[in-house]
Amino acid sequence: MKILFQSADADAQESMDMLTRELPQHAFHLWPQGADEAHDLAVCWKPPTGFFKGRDFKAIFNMGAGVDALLLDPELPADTPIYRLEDAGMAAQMEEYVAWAALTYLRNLDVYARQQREANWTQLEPRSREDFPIGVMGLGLLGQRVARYLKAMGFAVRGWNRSPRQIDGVQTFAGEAQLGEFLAGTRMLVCMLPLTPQTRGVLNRELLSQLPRGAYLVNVGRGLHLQEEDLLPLLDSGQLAGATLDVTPREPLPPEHAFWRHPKVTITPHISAQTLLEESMRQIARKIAAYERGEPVSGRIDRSKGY
Ligand code: OXD
Repeated sequence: MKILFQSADADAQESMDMLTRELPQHAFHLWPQGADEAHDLAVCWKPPTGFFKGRDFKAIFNMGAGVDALLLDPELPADTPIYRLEDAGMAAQMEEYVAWAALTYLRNLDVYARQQREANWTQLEPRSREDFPIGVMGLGLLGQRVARYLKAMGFAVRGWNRSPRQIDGVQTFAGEAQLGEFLAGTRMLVCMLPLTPQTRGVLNRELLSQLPRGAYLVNVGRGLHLQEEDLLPLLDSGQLAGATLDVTPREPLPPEHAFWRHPKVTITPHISAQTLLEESMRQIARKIAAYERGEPVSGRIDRSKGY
């Protein structure tokens, strides 16, 4: 088969070489070279405008877990199956990242860091993990892993999902009807939702005001889940005590953006779950091989849901 390979990341050639080694029987072209030829499959990550124009791929393999950028492309063929990366080493990183944020906030380490800058030696009241309920919003593959991990650490964990999910030891809530109850008992909210037209801007004043006063926000979903202008007023009023943002409305976050300098905001540059090249390319190779044999391929996107 002929495969067109495109990646917005700097390591495009290296990634394609890895995939070529896994699937030596196929002919690969790195976008934009070879773009004039017809290709059977596309392997891509954040393709530029024009990538799909006039091309008739039989299947598309997305080199990331999120397909929000891909689905926004107006030239994306409507019926072509799309397969995404599943876990590929991302779940373990996500567990670590959210655990780090949880321990930071539980132990007031964010406050102690601010105090150190002022040579301020003040001890705060300790609190226990059981009294620090963490709410995971979005119980897909990664969300479930994070919820289980936090539970194993001894936190009280609750989860919310559009449709019902069951996770041992985790109190779960579903749909609009149970969102308020979920938020009211959540001390630290972790956004792990997919970005869709329905979830865009979901982290807004109205929703975040339903958390108990002094709650924390951790966004490891997408920057556009957050209603940008609502965050700082909520932090300044004390409704939120802190926010950790691994994703921001614009990436990279512009140097002049107020989020960088707000004392209660922690920014990391979209690293909570980085793509591990070898693991990802091996997974895509397995998916392509299964596709070629006519076997079911996991990780297929449901276009009607947007993830
Ligand atoms: C992804 C990402 O979706 O890296 O995989 O954000």
